[in-house]
Amino acid sequence: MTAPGRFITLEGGEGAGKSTQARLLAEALRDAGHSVTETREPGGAPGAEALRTLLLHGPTTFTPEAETLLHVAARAEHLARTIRPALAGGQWVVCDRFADSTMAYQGYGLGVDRTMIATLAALLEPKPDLTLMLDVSAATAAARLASRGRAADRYETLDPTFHERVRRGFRTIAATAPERCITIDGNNPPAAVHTAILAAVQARFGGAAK
Ligand code: T5A
Repeated sequence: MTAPGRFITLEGGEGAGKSTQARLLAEALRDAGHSVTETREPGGAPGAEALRTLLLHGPTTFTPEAETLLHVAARAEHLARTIRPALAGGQWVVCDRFADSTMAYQGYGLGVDRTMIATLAALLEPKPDLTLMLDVSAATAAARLASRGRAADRYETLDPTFHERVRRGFRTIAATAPERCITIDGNNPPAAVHTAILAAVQARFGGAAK
């Protein structure tokens, strides 16, 4: 029988270090002998990547409600074509952003009805087994984004008060779902953050993570 796969998401505001840490975690899990699918949102499947381009770099803006539905549509595609098949095959899935980003950005950030977002999220399976919430100060995030040297996407150009609402949103989500979420201090150097993440993964999954 195939050992069950595990579904781990990384969440947090811009520049929190999610992509860096997703890569390091996937490598560590592979070194421990697991098959790992590394993926991201919005995106992670062909149709979802097309929606990503539209949402982040497209010529059109959407109403906040339409934008929410497009993120959820991308997620449905991602789950069906990438995440569920990987988990069914016993793989560990490490996903850079997932449903908490919709709640934080569209719900807390843009003011879309949070009950509607939660209802939509409840329709999609599976839920993550573990969510690593990378928390960084506004100053850390701003310094990292400034040093990155690539063009900003649509969300990165929104004003600092939007990003502060998003940050507070992630903190609220983590506080209300402690059985799923572990908050990690992302202000530390990458190696220290990685060590904290490995400890969190081992605490959650025990021997299965080794
Ligand atoms: N979105 C997404 C929604 O609005 N709703 C949704 O439902 C979903 C799923 C996605 C955008 O879409 C929005 C949210 C986003 O705005 P994206 O390009 O995937 O766009 O954006 P981010 O996930 O925010 O990616 P970023 O690259 O901005 O942030 P990361 O991944 O958190 O950070 P990372 O690892 O790329 O690092 C950024 C820089 O900091 C350095 C890195 O080398 C890099 O230069 N760095 C560190 N420096 C010092 N110490 C550390 N610990 C560091 N970690 C990384």
